[in-house]
Amino acid sequence: VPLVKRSDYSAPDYWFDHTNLEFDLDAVKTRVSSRIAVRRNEDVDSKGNPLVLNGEGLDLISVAIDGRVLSGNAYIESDGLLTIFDVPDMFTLEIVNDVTVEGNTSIMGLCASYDGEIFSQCEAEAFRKIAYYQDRPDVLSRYTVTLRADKAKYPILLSNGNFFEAGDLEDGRHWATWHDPFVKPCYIFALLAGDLKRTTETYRTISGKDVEVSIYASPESIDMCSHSMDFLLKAMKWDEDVFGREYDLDVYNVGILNGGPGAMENKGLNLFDPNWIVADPTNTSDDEYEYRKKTTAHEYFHNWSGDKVTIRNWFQVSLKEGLTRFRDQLFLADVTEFGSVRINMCRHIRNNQFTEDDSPTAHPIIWDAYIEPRNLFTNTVYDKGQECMFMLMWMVGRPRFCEVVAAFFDRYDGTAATIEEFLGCYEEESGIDLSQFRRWFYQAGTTEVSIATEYDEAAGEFHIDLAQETTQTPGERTKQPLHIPLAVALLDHRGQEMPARLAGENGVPQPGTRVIDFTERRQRVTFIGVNERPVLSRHRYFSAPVRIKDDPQDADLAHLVRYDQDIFARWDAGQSYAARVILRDVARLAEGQTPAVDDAFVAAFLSPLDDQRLSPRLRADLLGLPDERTIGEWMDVFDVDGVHEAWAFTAQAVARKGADLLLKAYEQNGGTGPYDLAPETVGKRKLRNVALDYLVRLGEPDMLDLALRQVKDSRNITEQYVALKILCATGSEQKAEAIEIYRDRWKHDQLATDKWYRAQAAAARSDTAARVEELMSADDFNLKLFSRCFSICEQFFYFNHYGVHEPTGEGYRVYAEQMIRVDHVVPLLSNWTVSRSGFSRWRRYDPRRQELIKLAFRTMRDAEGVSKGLIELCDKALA
Ligand code: B3K
Ligand code: ZN
Repeated sequence: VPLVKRSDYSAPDYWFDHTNLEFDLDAVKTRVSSRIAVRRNEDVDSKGNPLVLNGEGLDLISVAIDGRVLSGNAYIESDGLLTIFDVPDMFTLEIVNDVTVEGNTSIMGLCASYDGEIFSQCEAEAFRKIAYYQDRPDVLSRYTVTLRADKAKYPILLSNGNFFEAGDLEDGRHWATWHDPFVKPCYIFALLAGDLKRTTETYRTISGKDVEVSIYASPESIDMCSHSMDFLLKAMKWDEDVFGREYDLDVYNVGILNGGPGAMENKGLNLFDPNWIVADPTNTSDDEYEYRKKTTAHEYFHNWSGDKVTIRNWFQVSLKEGLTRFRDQLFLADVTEFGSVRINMCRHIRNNQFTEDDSPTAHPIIWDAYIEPRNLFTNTVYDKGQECMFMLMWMVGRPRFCEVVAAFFDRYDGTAATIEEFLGCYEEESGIDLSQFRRWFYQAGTTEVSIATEYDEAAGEFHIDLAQETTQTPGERTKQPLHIPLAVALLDHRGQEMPARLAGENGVPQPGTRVIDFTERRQRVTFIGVNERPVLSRHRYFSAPVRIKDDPQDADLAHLVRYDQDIFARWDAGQSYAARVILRDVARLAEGQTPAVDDAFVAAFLSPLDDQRLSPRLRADLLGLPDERTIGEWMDVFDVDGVHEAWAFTAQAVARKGADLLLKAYEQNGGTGPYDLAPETVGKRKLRNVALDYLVRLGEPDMLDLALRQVKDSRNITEQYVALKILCATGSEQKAEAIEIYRDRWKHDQLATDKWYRAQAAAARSDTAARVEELMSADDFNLKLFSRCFSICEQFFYFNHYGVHEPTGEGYRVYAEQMIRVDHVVPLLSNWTVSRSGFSRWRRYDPRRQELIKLAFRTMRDAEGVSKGLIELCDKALA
């Protein structure tokens, strides 16, 4: 299999100025006729070069140049390439080919959805499964697309751009033509044909242009799209307000299909699976709302960061994914709470991106080489890429950074750009030299920042000694120091931010956050005029995606948990403190002792619960213990069983001590009607549910009944679902009843039933693997029903660490067997799950688990008919 290297890039030999595509759509076999205006690229030495097109799994019917059909020896087709010899400098290329649609559930190329719509998914390299083309993002073309199909079966025919014309044909067929006036790469080409309902709104852009915004969905889902429409219109406005980005086409269409791509930013025609967008108070939980808000906005923001300004090649994919995720996070922070958004992102990065850095697939944001571009869409590309954007923002401030991004968009509109060009634009606009900062993009690994402090009372000086070291990753020998913006503050004994001045600084010292430019391997920072021993609040707002190594006293952590005004730092202090306490118990258990309650910790950890300055949402965030997986990251060998037991012990200790306050929080923050989605109400629900989770851990029948009543009586799906999930984690009799009640109530509703599966798959119990196996053979479980299959894969194999790694080894067997089943139907999903679930880090476990995990990888790799991607992932993991 050929390795594609970044250093091998060269511009294409030919440009495609215009692409005309005609589709005779059919659920079995579709005929595609393309007519492309080709022009030789005079900027490269391409005179006399053949035209080489990608094409995979296509039946070639004919090739013609300027109306003349070519004979079979004017071209060769082999290994996914169609090479056409002796082509002129400028010509019209016409190709006809057939594509098999039937049975294509791979979500690549031309596919049939679960409900029978025909749709396309081209990113990264699947346009070549539809037509012969130079399938690379730097070939930009204007597209005109005509779709022909049976009118009764496919009354709706959509493609990118603006609607042009439509009409009827004989035999009950009809046609529609779409024209996209803006150039684009083929990976954002899309079509959709089906019997879908539509909901439409008009959006007036900042310059007064009316855009028709439509969502197309099945008759069952169409009434559940008004919230998504609302998010979408908000995102359109926000992008104008914050980045000055106006929408360019006359229409913006969104298509929703079961078994469609999760979410895909095709130009003017975003396609989604319902799980990523359909949102209705009856079946969508608060967290899911938020996720959909972010995703809908993300795909819209791609219109500028990805579609109008696209990427030169797949090595640059973070230019669109990192930047777009940055934009969706900023949007989410603006419509919810900044602190909470940063907490969630940090949690996500620690559990996923840092662990990716510590796995055989560690790679820099700008990859050096790849085999399968589908596997480039990683946590590093998205989230570390996004954090680089945040760091660039902290360095110049938000207004200035938004101007820089706007300038970049204006300058590169209609081109295929690079991260270097983005950074160059930043340097020019801001005057800041990024030569060292660039290393964030080219160097793999997680950087560990050690912090030690020293207070010199006599001199009134506070020293912070910093050291940075980046973890080793495969194939990269030396690690250079990074430019890390480290946000800190000094807190006095009352918890107030102290006015602080750095050595060498003049002027009146100001209280508040200071951003230290940490650039050396070792660096000492000195604050002067410090007249009492301060407590250091560090890594405020998660100012850089680094792992902090420090060793504050318990009392200092408690101080931060109680007083830090920066929500992220306050939360993080609680996380470190909790992890420390749990790890002490893990050590006790390992020595045959019993765990011990740490009263000081419990009191501090509970303190946000009645801190009235905090919103209910932030209180809920602060009360969350770090999960078992996160605790395990602090250990050299992950003691799965010890962490599980110690974690439960601590959670119970918090619940016991906080019982009264928790019950009060439960009672005072509930009882809301079903349709209230105001942020304040959502926050209250979150707090109420966190309280319930702790209360149920007390194991008392009253509390279990409380949860059961919530499943039974609440009119709100978030409350029902969370209570069900909480009960599923217990061994109580209330659990079985809750499962029944929820099931009966929601069996008619796809998304609510997906959550029934999720709730059970989430239980951190040793019998969950067996239950998941049962669920995956249930009557209404279908591997082709993407939202359901995804729910289980994500919830169990990805999130439920203990459930899969439980002591019997059943989890690993179920993992291997089910991944093989999934792979046979939707390889995209098996690859996604296996690449993210962290099993490739098997060396972190005890010898028995190591053997079992390796066996699971071997079983998957050696199974019959599994995908190339899965084999590659298994081989890498076993290497
Ligand atoms: N661009 C897509 C991801 C496509 C992954 C290709 N297998 C969704 C997104 O990030 O917006
Ligand atoms: Zn994206």
